[in-house]
Amino acid sequence: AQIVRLEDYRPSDFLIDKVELDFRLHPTATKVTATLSVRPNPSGRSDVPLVLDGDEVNLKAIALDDRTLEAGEFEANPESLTISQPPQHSFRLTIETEINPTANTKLMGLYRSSGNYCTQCEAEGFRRITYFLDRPDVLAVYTTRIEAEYEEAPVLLGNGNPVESGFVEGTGRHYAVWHDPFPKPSYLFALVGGRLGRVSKTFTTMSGREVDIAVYVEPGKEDRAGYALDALERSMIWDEQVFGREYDLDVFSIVAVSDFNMGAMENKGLNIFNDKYVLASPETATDSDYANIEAIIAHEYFHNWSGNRVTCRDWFQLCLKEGLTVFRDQEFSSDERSRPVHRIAEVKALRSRQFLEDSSPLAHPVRPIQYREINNFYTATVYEKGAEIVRMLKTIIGDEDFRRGMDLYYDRCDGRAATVEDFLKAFADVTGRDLSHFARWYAQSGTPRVSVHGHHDEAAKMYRLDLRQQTPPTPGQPTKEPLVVPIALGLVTQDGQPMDAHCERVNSRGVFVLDKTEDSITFTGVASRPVPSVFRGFSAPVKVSLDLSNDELLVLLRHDTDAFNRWQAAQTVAMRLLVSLSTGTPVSDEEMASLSSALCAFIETDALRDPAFAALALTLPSEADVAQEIGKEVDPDAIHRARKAMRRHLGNACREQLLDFHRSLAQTESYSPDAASAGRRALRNAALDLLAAADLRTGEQLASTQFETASNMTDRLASLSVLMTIPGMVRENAIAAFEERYRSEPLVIDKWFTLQAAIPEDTTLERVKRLMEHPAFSINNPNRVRSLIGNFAMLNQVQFNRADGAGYAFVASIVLRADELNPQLASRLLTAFSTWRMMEPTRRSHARRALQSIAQKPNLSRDVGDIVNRSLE
Ligand code: B3K
Ligand code: ZN
Repeated sequence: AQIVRLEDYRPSDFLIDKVELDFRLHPTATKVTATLSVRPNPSGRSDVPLVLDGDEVNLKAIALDDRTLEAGEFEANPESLTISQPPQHSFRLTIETEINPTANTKLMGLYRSSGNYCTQCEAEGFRRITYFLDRPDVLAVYTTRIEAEYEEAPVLLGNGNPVESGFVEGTGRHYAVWHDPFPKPSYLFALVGGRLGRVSKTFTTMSGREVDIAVYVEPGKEDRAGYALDALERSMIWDEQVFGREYDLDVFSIVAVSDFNMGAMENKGLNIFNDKYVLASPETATDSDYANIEAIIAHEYFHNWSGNRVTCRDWFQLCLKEGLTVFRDQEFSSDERSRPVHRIAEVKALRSRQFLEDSSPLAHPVRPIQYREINNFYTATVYEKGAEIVRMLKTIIGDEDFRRGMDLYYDRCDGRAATVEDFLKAFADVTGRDLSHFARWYAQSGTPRVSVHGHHDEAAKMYRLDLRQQTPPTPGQPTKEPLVVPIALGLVTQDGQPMDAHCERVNSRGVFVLDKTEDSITFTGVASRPVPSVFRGFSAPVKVSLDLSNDELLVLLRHDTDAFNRWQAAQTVAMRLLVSLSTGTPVSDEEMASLSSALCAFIETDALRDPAFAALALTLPSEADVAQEIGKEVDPDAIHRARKAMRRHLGNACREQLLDFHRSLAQTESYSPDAASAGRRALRNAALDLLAAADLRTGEQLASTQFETASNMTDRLASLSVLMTIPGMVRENAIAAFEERYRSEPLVIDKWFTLQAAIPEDTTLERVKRLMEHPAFSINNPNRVRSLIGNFAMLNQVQFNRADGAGYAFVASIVLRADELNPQLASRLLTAFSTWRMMEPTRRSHARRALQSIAQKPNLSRDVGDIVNRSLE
């Protein structure tokens, strides 16, 4: 397949200033008339043909300035439309196409979900609707007329503001016209037509404009849309207060659909969402569902400025909108909830997804330099590492300059398609700094390792930290350069008091910037040997190796002023022990006991002050995290046994305290999704999990009582998840009862699929295959496929990585089946294989064979072909 390269970028030879679209919606034969105002681009080449992009387009007619073009004046196939001698001045091109939205299983372009019409155009879906210059640097003003059978689609929504609507006399049809005054790239186009319920309110912006904000859902589910609407309103207020950004249209709508390839889409004024990230009630959604809804509603809303008003010049600049918008939604969630708790959640996700990707065959820079299929680059690296780069920039230049730089960036680039260089230039200009070395974060892939060694000179009262960075090679980048690494740090005494030590290379915000391979910094006034607390708040996306003993780390757990590092200290100790246990290195009883007694002591005194934090401290690194840490010749069974043993040990050691939490934190008042209440539930459920690990019978009894009496989905699901670890009739009965109760709730059945797919037992593969026959399962629905198959592959380390290779063969077969319907879904599923090279030889060869069986299949989609080839390279 064709490779697209960043270095080959050139401006479009033609521009399209205005687009008028007319849709006649029909389930199998939707007619689209597009009238494009085209002109040669002064900064493009002249005397070149006009080539419009298409994808499975069915052309019906074409006219240029109202004159129908004859065969010979143009050349059309499903993938492109070429006019070899277009006028050298402005002209109008009118293109009629016909679409079958019902047959569109790729969920790109115009398709149907539960009978409703909707669209998804990012990255290259607009070309499935009509021929177009489908690239983000072609910005046009859109007017959309949508006409449909009233009975079939009483609600008709488009981008921008509503201008007109009415009935088409005597036909049973009606129409609506929408106009979006803000020039936008085609990937932000959207329309919706269908039967939808609505909740709404009026939002008054900071300058006093009234905006009608609304959430549309399946009729009858309006009572589950309130939280999303509330999250939207809070996002709008936050972006005004924190970034000074105001909403710019008269309407803002969110539509929930059941068939969607990803989380949501930021179409201008008309966000379309996977209903999983809109619908919530205490009975059907967990605390983490509520938190995800809040974050994704915010994320898509924030795109209105970071993405829509300022968009990307080309898809290589994807992180310009995605990394920045993730950073913005993370800040929002931190402000709305608990900052340290949220930071820990961000870092956990970064490590488990992005660090993994960065050490896999799929590693790529935050700004890639080439792609075969752009949809394969909506990755943890572009999103999450992209957000970390923005955060580091803020850490280095400080809050005030960061805000000034953001304002300048928006000012300069509003209404334009920008680049990473434009972004960095704004900060360079407000601070007078040279950010060219910092920019290397965008170009260099791989996770840097930073080692930290401390030396204390008692006589001189000096303490020196030797710092060294090194990034391992990644595909296409055998050698690496040093990066600019901000290290937020402080010193703590051996008994946990903050030290008042001085180092002139550490700035007033407590940050030292390491920009060479090696450097040393010296603190004065250090009387006794300190414990350094480095990378506070996880100030850079790196792996850290410390020369601290477990006991010193446990001092940080008790006393560090930085909450993130308190959590990190316990995780580091736990990880060391888990790695030893998993690789056959002896671990003494004392070593185990020092961690468990530190954690017990910590929860006894501190847990109730911040239960959410305590729940995180009690959660050991996951099996996948341990595998990543070991990095080679991985035996997932050994890791599973090690983690189980450690959970048992911890559960026994803290038993009384955990029992007490489980008793005393039981829900008494009615459910509220706020962070404090969620934190209490998290601690209680973490306690339950450890109690069950320590003693199956106690666990089974506590969990089944909780399962039967739970008043909300968080508690019910947590108890069911604990029961999953205890084979027997109690578990099977609970599985059946849950199914019975939620039969008609697809999003809850997804949770039920996920829990069963994650059971770490040999019979799980058969169970998953059986569940594929369940009436609620459908290979066409991305949520169903991801919850059952995706989670089997991603969450169930021991069963996906079965030593006999059956897990790999199964997932490979589903990838091939899904690829015929929905390539994006299939290629996402396939990324589960990105860990294959780190497995021990038997598993590795099974995985290679499974990948080869995919690679050999004829007619693979570009999506799957790209991932499978890179995985095998
Ligand atoms: N921008 C969309 C993602 C589009 C993915 C296309 N394969 C959602 C988001 O990041 O906000
Ligand atoms: Zn986004």
